[in-house]
Amino acid sequence: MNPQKYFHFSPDVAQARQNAAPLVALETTVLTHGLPYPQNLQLAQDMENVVRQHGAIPATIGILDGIIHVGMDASQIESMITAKKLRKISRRDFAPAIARKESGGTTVAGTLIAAHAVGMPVFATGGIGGVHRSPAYDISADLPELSRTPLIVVCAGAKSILDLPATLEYLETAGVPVVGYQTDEFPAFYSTSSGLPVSARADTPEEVAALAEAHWSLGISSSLLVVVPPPSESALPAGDVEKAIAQALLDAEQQQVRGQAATPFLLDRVSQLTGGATLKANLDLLLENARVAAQISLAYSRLKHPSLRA
Ligand code: PSU
Ligand code: MN
Repeated sequence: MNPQKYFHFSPDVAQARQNAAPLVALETTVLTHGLPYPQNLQLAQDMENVVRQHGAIPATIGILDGIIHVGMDASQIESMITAKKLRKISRRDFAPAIARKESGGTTVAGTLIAAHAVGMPVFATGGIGGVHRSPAYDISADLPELSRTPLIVVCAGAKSILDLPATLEYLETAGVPVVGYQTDEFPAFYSTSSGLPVSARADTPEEVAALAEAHWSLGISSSLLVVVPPPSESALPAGDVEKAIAQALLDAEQQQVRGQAATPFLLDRVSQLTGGATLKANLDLLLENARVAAQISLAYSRLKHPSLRA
């Protein structure tokens, strides 16, 4: 088995790997399918900048012409976003994309697979996929992937278009610690509060690093899901968003939107119905998660390599 032949590293990610510098993996389905153009392009650069400002090296992961890129520059990201046949790459989609030399954004599941294959333990995203409200048999491939891939995944919980209680039950069954970052509550993506409890809490990057070390030292191979409330300036009252979500779900049912198209459709529709308020919240929470992930990556790296301590 030689998965490395399908990977390409950017020069700065290659150098960071040589120096054992702290890295943060960033996914790209949020760019290709989750956000409109040109906000997606801007967001990609903004997330990378935030990671660098906090002392880590960003590694944006996506597939360009059949090659899994770990670290993409702005022009590569633009080529990917504007590719003619653009895939949304989850576990099942790597082989067709690679074999046909196509391009696509990697989902949380896809990015977990790629980041783990190249030994990167920290990953930032917006919100994970989960159990849909309807049909409830639509369960994101993100959930089984979190159960078997050992990364620290920093997010604002699961997207609130989903069934959050069912998603948390799945995570419990799958053995994924849900770690509230400076909170006891599972955030509701666009909103700080879901009324649902987390399974653990950490108040500093060092506490998250210590939890990960204990979890993995026992040989448990699931991820830790670190949930960060969205920034209060752009977070929305849950009740307001809920109305838009209910309408978007009706629209999806009427238009028979299913499978991989469901999440992008719902996010876009909710943004339209809230006059762009959810889009603003989504962009801001992505930056917040990039910041926290960079700090956690530094802390974890110091824990693993005490000799590199500055
Ligand atoms: N976070 C966001 N916006 C997104 C996503 C995450 O702020 O669009 C993406 C992630 O890539 C996640 C995917 O894996 O949505 C979930 O898609 P699905 O429900 O089809 O598994
Ligand atoms: Mn699905």
